[in-house]
Amino acid sequence: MAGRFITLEGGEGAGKTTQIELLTAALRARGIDVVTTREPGGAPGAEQIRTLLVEGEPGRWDAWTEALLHTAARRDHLRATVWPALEAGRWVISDRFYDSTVAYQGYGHGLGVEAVERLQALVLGDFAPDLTFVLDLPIDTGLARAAGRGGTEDRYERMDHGFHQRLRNGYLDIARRHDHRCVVIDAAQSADAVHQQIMSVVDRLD
Ligand code: Z5A
Repeated sequence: MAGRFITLEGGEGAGKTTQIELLTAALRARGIDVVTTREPGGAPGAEQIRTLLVEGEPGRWDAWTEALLHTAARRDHLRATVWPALEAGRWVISDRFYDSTVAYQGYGHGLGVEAVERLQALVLGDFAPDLTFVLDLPIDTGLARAAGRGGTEDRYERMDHGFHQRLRNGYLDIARRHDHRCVVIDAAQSADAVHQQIMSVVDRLD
C-alpha cells in the first residue's frame, strides 16, 4: 500500500498529541506501518531549531525570522524523516506542518497568507499532505488545556488574546481554501468523540 501523509493542526491545547496517539494505535491495529512525527522538530537538526522557537520571550524573533526558522526546520524534517518514510510506503502522521506557518506567522503575526505560502512553495515545491485535520476549539478552552501541560515550551501560549483569535480564524480560513484536503473537527468534544470523527474520515481515504 502506498504511503500517506496526514497532518494534525490547531491552536494551543487542541488535542493533537492525544489524537495522534489514538489514530496511530488504530492504524497499527490494522497492520499499517505508521511513523509519528512533529513540527517544529521531527529530525535531529529540526529539533535543535525547535528549541530556539518554543522557549524564551514571546518577542525574541520578528515574524519573518520565525517563519524562516520554522521553514528551515521543516526542510530538514522532510529530508531526514518524512520523505524517506513515504518512499518506503509508510504512513506518516505529523503533529503540525506548513499550515501552522500560514496560521501562526501568516495570520497570527500578520505576514499575510500569500507571502507565507510563497515561501512554502519555494522551499517545498508542490509537496502537500494527503489529509489535514484542523482541530478547532474556543481559545480559552485550548489555553486552559495547554496550561495544564507545564514545562518550558510556553512561548506561544504567552502571546496575547488577539493573536490566538487571529490564529483560530486563520485556521478556519485555511480549511475553507483547501477543502479538498482539510477537515475541521470540533475539538471541544470528548477525546473519544474526536477520534471517532477522525477515523470516519480516514476510512474514506482511497
Ligand atoms: N508553530 C509556529 O508558530 N509555526 C509553525 O510553522 C509550526 C509551529 C510548525 C509548538 O507546537 C509551537 O510552534 C506551537 C505553534 C508554533 N505553539 N505552541 N505552543 P506544539 O505542537 O509543540 O505545541 P502545542 O500546539 O501547544 O501542543 P500542545 O499544547 O501539546 O497541544 P496538543 O498536542 O494540541 O494537545 P494535547 O497535548 O493532546 O492536549 C493538551 C491537554 O488537553 C492534555 O492535558 C490532554 O489530556 C487534554 N485534552 C486533549 N484532548 C482533550 C479533550 N478532547 N477533552 C479534554 N481534554 C483534552
